[in-house]
Amino acid sequence: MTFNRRNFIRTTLSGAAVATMGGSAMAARSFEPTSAEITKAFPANGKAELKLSFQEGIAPGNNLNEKFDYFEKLGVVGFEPGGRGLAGRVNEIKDALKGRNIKVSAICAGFEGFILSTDPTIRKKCMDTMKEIMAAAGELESVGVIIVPAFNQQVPVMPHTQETRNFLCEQFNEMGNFAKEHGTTVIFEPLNRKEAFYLRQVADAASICRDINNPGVKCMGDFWHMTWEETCDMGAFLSAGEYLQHVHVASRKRRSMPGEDGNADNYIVGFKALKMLGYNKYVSFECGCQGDRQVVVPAAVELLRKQWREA
Ligand code: LER
Ligand code: MN
Repeated sequence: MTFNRRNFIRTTLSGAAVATMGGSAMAARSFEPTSAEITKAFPANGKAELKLSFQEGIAPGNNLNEKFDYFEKLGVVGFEPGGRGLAGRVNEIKDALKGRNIKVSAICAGFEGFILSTDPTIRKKCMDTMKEIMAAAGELESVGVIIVPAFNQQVPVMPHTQETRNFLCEQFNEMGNFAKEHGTTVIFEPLNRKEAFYLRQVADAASICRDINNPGVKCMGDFWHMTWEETCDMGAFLSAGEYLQHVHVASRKRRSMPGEDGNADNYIVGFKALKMLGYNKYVSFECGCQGDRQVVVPAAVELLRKQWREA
């Protein structure tokens, strides 16, 4: 690991604050904005918009055209394909989107290997396949490519240390530069502890983005994972602020269509935060389905629109 100014700031920033502030003052340090700062951080600029997106399996239909007809009936304006084989699908997707009010939202993963492997060959596989997907994402004008630094089952993995975090920042800086050159971004996705202990909370992903300080590196929140890892949907989204590039949604008990878990499926507090941020990127369905798709999908869309209005 090379020692440079960026590493120094990453390593010492929080330590310096602790040293100067001491015990109980620390809690206050993170959130003492003036009203001018609040206005600056959360401008009520009317930009917030609920743009719904579906992953490929959500809408009924035998092919992209049938699915996109269904999107249009429901007013769904985003499509989130998987990243696997995306380079070979660019023309198919562009053709199916022609003349429609639907755009590619994010690209969901699909890379190989993982970036925190101790094995350089596996890390290279991750970097190379991510670059292939990011180039295709750029051609499709996608908001970004979603990546998880390490799923729990991916071993052998680097230890969860400061050195590893610094290494992660360097690797994502390289990905972010590539993404930017292609007009897209790379998006960190925190998952719940059962899937990826390494990165679980939106604020942690956002702090990594801040430290990397590269406009090509962003993060997201997935309401399903947030259900288990966050103490407050609003706190989580607000902490992401300008770094928030995408949102996934599912029902909150079984990861099914929003609404299929009844009263548990409340997104209003999170939506309030999205409104405060002026969020105008996508809220994308990533979920299973218990009931009749023709019934529960439109019901889920209606529920989210209702809760957005209420937020
Ligand atoms: C996995 O649970 C997940 O939420 C996906 O979006 C990961 O890319
Ligand atoms: Mn997700």
